[in-house]
Amino acid sequence: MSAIQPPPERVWWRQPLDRMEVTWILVALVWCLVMFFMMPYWHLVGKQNLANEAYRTTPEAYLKKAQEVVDKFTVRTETDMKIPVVHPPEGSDVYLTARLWTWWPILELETGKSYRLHLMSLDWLHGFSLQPENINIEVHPGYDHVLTVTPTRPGVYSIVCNEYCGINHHTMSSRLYVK
Ligand SMILES: [Cu+2]
Repeated sequence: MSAIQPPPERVWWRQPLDRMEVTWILVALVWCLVMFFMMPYWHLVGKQNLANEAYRTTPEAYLKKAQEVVDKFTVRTETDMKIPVVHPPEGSDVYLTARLWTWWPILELETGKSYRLHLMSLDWLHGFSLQPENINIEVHPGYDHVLTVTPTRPGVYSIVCNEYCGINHHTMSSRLYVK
């Protein structure tokens, strides 16, 4: 039987399964199940697959909270666009906003302290990729994505957008300071 021509027997699904076909279906099924159970396993053992929460919200509500934090904890501004650098206290909620084609504001965190990091897009899908750490999070419009983060090493980290988001996608980068 070829996939290009229609099957000679119209009711082909009543034919018995070939042994070879059954074998491959089982191989694929077992592999799917292995991968499925690897996800929780990697979360618990490999420290992959972040434990995050997501809440439905609106751009206005999210931006209002982000603006409050920026107003309170901005320590300086950077780049030509005068992006505020926010240095929040330990344990506080910090907001990072993605929009065409910027990250706002710039965050400055401290080693060994925990923060509630909120991520949201104001327009459409972006991707939060933290370099050189292997952290990737999809940033959705309409969802406040919350992660508890504790930086372990000081340095200047790069944030790049890793979901193609339009003509200036390649310029959508920022940084994250860890003191
Ligand atoms: Cu983007």
